[in-house]
Amino acid sequence: MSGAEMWFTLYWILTQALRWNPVYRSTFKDRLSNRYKNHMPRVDIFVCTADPNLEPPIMVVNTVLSVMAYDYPPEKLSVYLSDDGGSQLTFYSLLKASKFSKYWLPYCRKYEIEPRCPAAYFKSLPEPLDATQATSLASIKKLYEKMEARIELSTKLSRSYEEIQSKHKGFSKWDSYSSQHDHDTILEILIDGRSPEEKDVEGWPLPTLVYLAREKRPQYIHHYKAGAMNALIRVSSKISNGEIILNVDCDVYSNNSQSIRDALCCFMDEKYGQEIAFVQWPQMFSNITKNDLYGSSFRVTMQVEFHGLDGFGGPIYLGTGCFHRRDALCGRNFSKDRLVEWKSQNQMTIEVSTQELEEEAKCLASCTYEVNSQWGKEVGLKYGFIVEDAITGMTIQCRGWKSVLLNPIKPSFLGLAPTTLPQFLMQQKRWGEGLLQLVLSKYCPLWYGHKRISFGHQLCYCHYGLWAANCLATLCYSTIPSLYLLKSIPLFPEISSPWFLPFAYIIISKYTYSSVEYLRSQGTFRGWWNEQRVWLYKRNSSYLFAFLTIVLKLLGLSNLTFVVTAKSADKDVSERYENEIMEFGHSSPMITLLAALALMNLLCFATVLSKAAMDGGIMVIVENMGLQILLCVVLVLINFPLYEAMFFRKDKGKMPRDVTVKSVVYALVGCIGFSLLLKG
Ligand SMILES: *[C@@H]1O[C@H](CO)[C@@H](O)[C@H](O)[C@H]1NC(C)=O
Ligand SMILES: *[C@@H]1O[C@H](CO)[C@@H](O)[C@H](O)[C@H]1NC(C)=O
Ligand SMILES: CC(=O)N[C@H]1CO[C@H](CO)[C@@H](O)[C@@H]1O
Repeated sequence: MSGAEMWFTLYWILTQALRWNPVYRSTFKDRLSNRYKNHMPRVDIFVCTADPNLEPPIMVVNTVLSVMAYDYPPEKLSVYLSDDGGSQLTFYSLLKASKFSKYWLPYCRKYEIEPRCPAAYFKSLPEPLDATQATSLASIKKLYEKMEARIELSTKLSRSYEEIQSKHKGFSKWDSYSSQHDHDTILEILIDGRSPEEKDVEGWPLPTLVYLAREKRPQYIHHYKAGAMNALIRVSSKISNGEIILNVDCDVYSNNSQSIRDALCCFMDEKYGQEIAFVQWPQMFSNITKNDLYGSSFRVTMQVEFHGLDGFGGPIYLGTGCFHRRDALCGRNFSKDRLVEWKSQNQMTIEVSTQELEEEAKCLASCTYEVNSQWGKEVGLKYGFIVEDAITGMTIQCRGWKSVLLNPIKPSFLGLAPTTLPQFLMQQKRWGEGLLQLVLSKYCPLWYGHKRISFGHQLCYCHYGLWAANCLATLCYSTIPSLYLLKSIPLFPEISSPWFLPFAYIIISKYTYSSVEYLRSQGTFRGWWNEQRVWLYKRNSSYLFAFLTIVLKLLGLSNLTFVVTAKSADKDVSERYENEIMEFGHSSPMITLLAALALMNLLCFATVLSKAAMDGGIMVIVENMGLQILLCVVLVLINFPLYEAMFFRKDKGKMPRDVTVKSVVYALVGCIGFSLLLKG
């Protein structure tokens, strides 16, 4: 217990680092447009998708359409979709979207609508201004629904696009395709922005749109998302070579058509812009319920802690909603002597046809291109890590660059949060694992960052890196005091002792502070309570498993793998999510562990109650073991949804029967075993 307390103290210092020096930024976009007029840089946008079954193509094309519709000169905008699934279905959907964009972009421009993600726009029940807009709205909605129906039908049948297949030459590129893990590079420029024929229905140019499925061979490691990003960096350098790169995940649509200008305000700032390598937006979600059942909005992390990181040199690169300076991402060191002159970087002088361009760019996405090169080491995103984004961002900062956080009141990028407890815990496990891997690698913020980034920044990185390491102390605190209650052995000072005061002080001040902080980040009180629960659950399960995986890996007994989180859900699962009812889904070791711990606490609490009832003397027990009882009561209260799911709920999302049985057995064995142990 003392060890656990010491750990909490140490970790508290790390959390304070994030609160020492918060920085808040805002931009002045009108000044940017006045000053640079026609000299804005080119912007390349990368959207990454990996699996058409987990990430529905209709969601992917909505993201693509939302970024194509940015309020930015279309001839300077290029959108790249990297499809690691190499799926014809995704290609087909993108083809449909490219047709739809010819109507969608003029509509967005004409009526200046927000948000520009079609699905989100239609869902928000737009109010037309006048009769002309009402007719346009009706016809654009019809077009969208037609596209959606086509895509959904082909998703269901998986082959209904055969008649189109013969019409569009792009599909022939699948002729030599044998499987998702074994195929040639498939690169198709669906809209070539340079070509004078590519115009929308009102005669305006369109942004370039490129589909890429990089070459995959079983004998070459493909490095997941980092590999896809690096292929995109190279391919785009041939096609559009924008100085600024925006990277979003396929479920993260743009909810603000001005974000590019926001980012450019940072990069093109005369005084500080030169040293900024990337501009990160906080990760936000479109489907968070009012009281944020799983705490998946990371409210305090995004609204408080990331501003603190900004004060020390910049936020972590989150892998989505982030604008990069291309050369910083490609490994250039920051130097004061090399200033970028934005006004001169404006010409595109490639004079080749679309086909030739495709052929030239294709070889850049081959498996062999990176062999014996610095890609994945010094250039581009780093390979071999689960949280390649965080590591890449940190090494960029270690090369002298800064990053900044832009967090306007209106969220600019909106993703999808997990909607079931097992999904949430898996995602947390992956992050905990990846960040711990960072601390234990040669890129440990303490050694690698020494003299490269500020001390405060190092502490902040350690705070995240050691997320998973919290599991042991938390596990001690949620088991040992309750078990000692069983034997009526006090572990903390009694209530009348002066040593009780420090405990009371810490408990009261900590929880007041944390609830106020949460409420000030636009949360609700129930939301705060939910977050306390999730805080306990992820430490006792996700982080514990993450910690064990890393230890096993260090001992050479296990391999790390990358899991894509599912972004679609059943209808009744969604319904329960919206009503804020916890979803336990299938049985898994993590859930069993949580249930067993919850039951154990319940047993301990029941024992104390019955003892007090039998012997009387409740006051004596409270006097001697007040803090222990308090802890146990709080644990029982916070676990209430678990008990409910085990014993009272009837719906499909309740605790699976076998988990209930197993956890009852484990809890009984734990309590009885412990009693016997102490007797011995
Ligand atoms: C997205 O943007 C719209 C329009 O600006 C805004 O009304 C809406 O609240 C934003 N969405 C979310 C989830 O905040
Ligand atoms: C950046 O700086 C480091 C150390 O100062 C040096 O080793 C490295 O070669 C430099 N990289 C480039 C691309 O100049
Ligand atoms: C409130 C809300 O929008 N919930 C949605 C979040 O995303 C899941 C998965 O796509 C949907 O099923 C929910 O309806």
